[in-house]
Amino acid sequence: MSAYFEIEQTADSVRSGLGVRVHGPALSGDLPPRALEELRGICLEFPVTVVPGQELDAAALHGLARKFGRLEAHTAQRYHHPEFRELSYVANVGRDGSADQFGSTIRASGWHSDGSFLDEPFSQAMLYALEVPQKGGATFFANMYLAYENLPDDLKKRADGASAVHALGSGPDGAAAPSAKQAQEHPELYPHTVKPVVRVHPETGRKVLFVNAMHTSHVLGMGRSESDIFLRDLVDFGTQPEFVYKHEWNVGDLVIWDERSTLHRAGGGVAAGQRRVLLRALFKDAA
Ligand SMILES: O=C(O)CCC(=O)C(=O)O
Ligand SMILES: [Fe+2]
Repeated sequence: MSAYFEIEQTADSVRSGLGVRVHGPALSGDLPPRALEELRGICLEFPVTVVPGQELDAAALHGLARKFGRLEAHTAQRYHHPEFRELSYVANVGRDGSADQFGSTIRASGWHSDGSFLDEPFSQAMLYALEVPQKGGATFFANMYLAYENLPDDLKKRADGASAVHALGSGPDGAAAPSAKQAQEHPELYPHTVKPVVRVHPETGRKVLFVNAMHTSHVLGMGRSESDIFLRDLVDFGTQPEFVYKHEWNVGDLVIWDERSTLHRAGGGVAAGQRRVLLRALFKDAA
């Protein structure tokens, strides 16, 4: 029984299964354990959950995220928050106010799931909007439950039981990954892991398509060109507009997403001189 939070469906969230809006107690305060459990449950049922109108400083975001899961710092250290290193900035400006070319142009523009190449990939993530541009800078999310469930039979047959190699920046859109260049020059220093193309979500038990355009290199047992086409077909199918939710940021939005059952990408299109500053927390399974 829902006690603390109210779920608002929108036309987009009904279509894509993503982007429900949640209203309830302020997340900056001390949430009763039952409220936290309820919010966690909502985030499992709805892989992208938007909690608008929050007033969180870094300490409050860190405190909330810590209760939500096991926090892990992002691999790219230069984006770490100076005090809370498990929080990282997703920003198009450096700390000194200078333009961050990397952050404003190519970062995360390909479809991906954060850390899919890690031995233990992230389970969920939070992004909180501190400053948003007037135009552009949306984040797109795609529902990988719907992707799997609707796969045409021929693709589904080949996907079921297949395994793929994941490594940082090794996919066709891998150049958009932070540290992609170093990873391509020194692949031996970056983990290569093998993951099933179709995974069972450990908490919901539902099947998901688990490949992405930034960090999935190739499918085992296929020739390179067959694998390239197959992966491209899977990602294209899974990210078709029907399964996609576009989040246009407002200051104070907290978006919580499931890394296991969605892909996301930065939409870009922010005009020069417009600031976009978000704070992010990444975590592994529940605390
Ligand atoms: O900038 C964005 O919209 C998305 C960034 C991203 O990929 C992430 O925070 O993991
Ligand atoms: Fe990301």
